[in-house]
Amino acid sequence: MCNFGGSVLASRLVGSLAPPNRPDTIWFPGLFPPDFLLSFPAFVSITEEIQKRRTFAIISHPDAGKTTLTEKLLLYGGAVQLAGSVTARKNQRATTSDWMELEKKRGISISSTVLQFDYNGYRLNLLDTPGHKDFSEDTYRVLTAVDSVVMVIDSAKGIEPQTRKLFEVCRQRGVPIFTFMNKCDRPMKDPLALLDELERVLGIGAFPVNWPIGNGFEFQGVYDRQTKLMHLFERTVGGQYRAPVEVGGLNDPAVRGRLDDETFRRTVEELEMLEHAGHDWDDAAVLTEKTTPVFFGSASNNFGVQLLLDGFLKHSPAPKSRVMGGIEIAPENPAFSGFIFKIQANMDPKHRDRIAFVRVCSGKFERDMTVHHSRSEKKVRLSSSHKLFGNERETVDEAYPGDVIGLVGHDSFGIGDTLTTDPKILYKEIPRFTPEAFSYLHNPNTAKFKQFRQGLEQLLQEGVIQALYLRHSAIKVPLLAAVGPLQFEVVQFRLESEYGAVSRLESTPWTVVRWLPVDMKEDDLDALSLPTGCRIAYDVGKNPVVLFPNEWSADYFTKTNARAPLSALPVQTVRD
Ligand SMILES: Nc1nc2c(ncn2[C@@H]2O[C@H](COP(=O)(O)OP(=O)(O)OP(=O)(O)O)[C@@H](O)[C@H]2O)c(=O)[nH]1
Ligand SMILES: [Mg+2]
Repeated sequence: MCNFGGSVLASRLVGSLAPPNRPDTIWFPGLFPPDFLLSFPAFVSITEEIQKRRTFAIISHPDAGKTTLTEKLLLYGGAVQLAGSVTARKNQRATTSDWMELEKKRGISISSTVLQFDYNGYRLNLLDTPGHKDFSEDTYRVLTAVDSVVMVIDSAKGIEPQTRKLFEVCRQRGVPIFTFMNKCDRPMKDPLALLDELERVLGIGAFPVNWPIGNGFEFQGVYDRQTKLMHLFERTVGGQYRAPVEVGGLNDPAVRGRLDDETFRRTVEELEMLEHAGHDWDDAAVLTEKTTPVFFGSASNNFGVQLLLDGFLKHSPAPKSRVMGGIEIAPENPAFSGFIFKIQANMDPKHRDRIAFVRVCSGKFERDMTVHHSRSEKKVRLSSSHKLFGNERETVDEAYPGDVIGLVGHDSFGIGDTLTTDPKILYKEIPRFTPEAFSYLHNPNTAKFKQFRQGLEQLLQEGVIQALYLRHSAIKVPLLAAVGPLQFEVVQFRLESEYGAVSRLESTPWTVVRWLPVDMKEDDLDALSLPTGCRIAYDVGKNPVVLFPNEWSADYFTKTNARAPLSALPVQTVRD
């Protein structure tokens, strides 16, 4: 018996639809009132552009249906005419989002994908993320670049562990969360129990924007609680096209006639319960992550996708200020600024180049502009800029806060770098992860040494994996360090398919890495007392680390080397 009731009711109502959110702050807070600023045409245009932007990620535990939903949002958003399928059979399109060779082969997402398109007066920057925990570094980086998320839940399974972790990250970052209860076409949990789970497990109020009609094979559509209309859908073959839909009130005979008495009675009863228990919709509660609006549906059957898309756009936030070292940078700030949250090479086999993904945070981006690059502290001209749609790209001449653009041709760009016309702005958004899996990577074919080295260097720059170099080691085989072992597989696959270099993995005895203080000299390292089976190594920034076979030996090291405190992450990335 679920105890949905009072707690769900804690969430307040989503009543009339608010206009797009106004930014909390402007530049020089307090100096000029917004109305004064709006009297300047340039300001009006940038403000309008910002208010049109919706930049969001789709997140969840593996297999909940993120990529399927992404594809259907593209279909309903008019960005593709025919939706692809994750498990594409012959003659069927594969998804736009899972474009990598290995993704198509395995049917899972390995890398996040950016899809920019226009719909209904909005410009959407949608980021599909991989659910598998081994790729969570990529997903977490994406979360730094978005203003809201759609959390997908498999309605038969409820909240799974990876969803819970990602939810926590969104909470910490203050990212509003919209929920899509997917796969209602399969025997699902009681919808009231699902809402209860959101409240109990995640501690967030749940406001059902719509409600499922029928369940599993009998799932027919959803009831929109705001318009009080039923949307009953028909399945289409493979879900490639929009699902035909019939819309009507609860007592509309045409619609009512499609439901059996039992389904109708249960739906009415549940809706009444919700009404009695319910509160008013409150946009502020959504924007402050106290409440998540919940939409039910089935991505593969296209049920409820349009309602999710429209509901999300109405209530989700436009880009807002970012806080950097205690200072707020408003999106309307006249200085252009953005940061690189992802790098990906070889997206297009025709070009074989590397794209740096930039989230624009303030000001206007113009192609050919010269900006300050934080890592090199040099001025760089940004002449090759693109809008991105999966692995397709198109030159873009201007971009506004919220947009994700791809920059090509800058080898010095790294993940986390800031690009800005105001060198005082420096974003420090990118989270780092502690590797937990370690493996040597051999090149068995000496004739391919160049390809092997180039490929590996490129993948390291992308942040697909980290590399460590053992101290006092005669063998110069790279030691790869990953959050999870699937990353090794990706490196091997990409080395072979993109660089023609076959590789071989060799396991190692280590499972734990800890960073030493960055200022330790070689003599200090010699003086350390290392437990058996441990080794000192350096990361790519030449920071010293210790590799341990287990947590126990790391604890022992801490006790016996009081002057060398360990940390799970490097304090600085570059030693000097
Ligand atoms: N029955 C049913 N199956 C669905 C639905 N949506 C997605 N699926 C299936 O669920 C499986 C996983 O879908 P994906 O979209 O790849 O899931 P994902 O969340 O992107 O997975 P990762 O990116 O690998 O974490 C596929 O076989 C889909 O066809 C749905 O509404 N109903
Ligand atoms: Mg996916």
